[in-house]
Amino acid sequence: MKLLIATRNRHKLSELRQLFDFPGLLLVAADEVSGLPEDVVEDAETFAGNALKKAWELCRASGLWTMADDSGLEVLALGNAPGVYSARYAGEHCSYADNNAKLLRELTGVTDRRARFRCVIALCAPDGREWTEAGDCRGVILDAERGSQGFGYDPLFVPEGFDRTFAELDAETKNSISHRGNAMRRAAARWGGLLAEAALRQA
Ligand code: ITT
Repeated sequence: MKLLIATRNRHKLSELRQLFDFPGLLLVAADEVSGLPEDVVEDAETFAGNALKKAWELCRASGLWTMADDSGLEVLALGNAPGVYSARYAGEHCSYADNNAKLLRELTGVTDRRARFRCVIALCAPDGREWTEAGDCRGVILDAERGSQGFGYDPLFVPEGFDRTFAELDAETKNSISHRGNAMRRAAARWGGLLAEAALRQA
């Protein structure tokens, strides 16, 4: 059975593919399916709201079981900003470097550097059912970028219990502790059975 991954973010896609590998399930990317909306307006106030919105729009457009990820960084001293605005913190169409530069500016002179990444994964079935699972990962924000792996805020984020940033860890280590990894492990445990059943029905 095909499971559509409702993301245009290639880094997320690659992490999700490593984390969700089920027999009988073929993960297809939004770019591999024609006729899908190019962009979903992410105007919900929560990660869950945006994840469900992305999953529903592409599920309806494709008729496929669809999974979406909405994620972001919450910084305690900034009142949990950038939160759901993480992708466009420095403005529409900004780069990861722009976002990281803005975050460092906002945190100039701030000693409390605690932050957490959050991720909500939504799953929608063409018959109208929906599910969500969440995960997070706590850590601190550095005062300069370090490392070249990963994406987004990874070069600034050191997860709890580590002395290296997400961008200095290999993909497997990041996935083993990350917000996305934690959400996907819960999703795999809860949804594995129902996806296997749906795949059998379609076979
Ligand atoms: P899609 O909506 O197409 O999935 P997106 O990049 O717009 O892609 P989001 O709206 O969920 O995704 O925004 C997530 C942003 O949060 C992302 O652009 C990064 O800035 C940040 N982010 C999320 N997970 C991250 C991670 O594992 N490492 C670093 N930054 C991350």
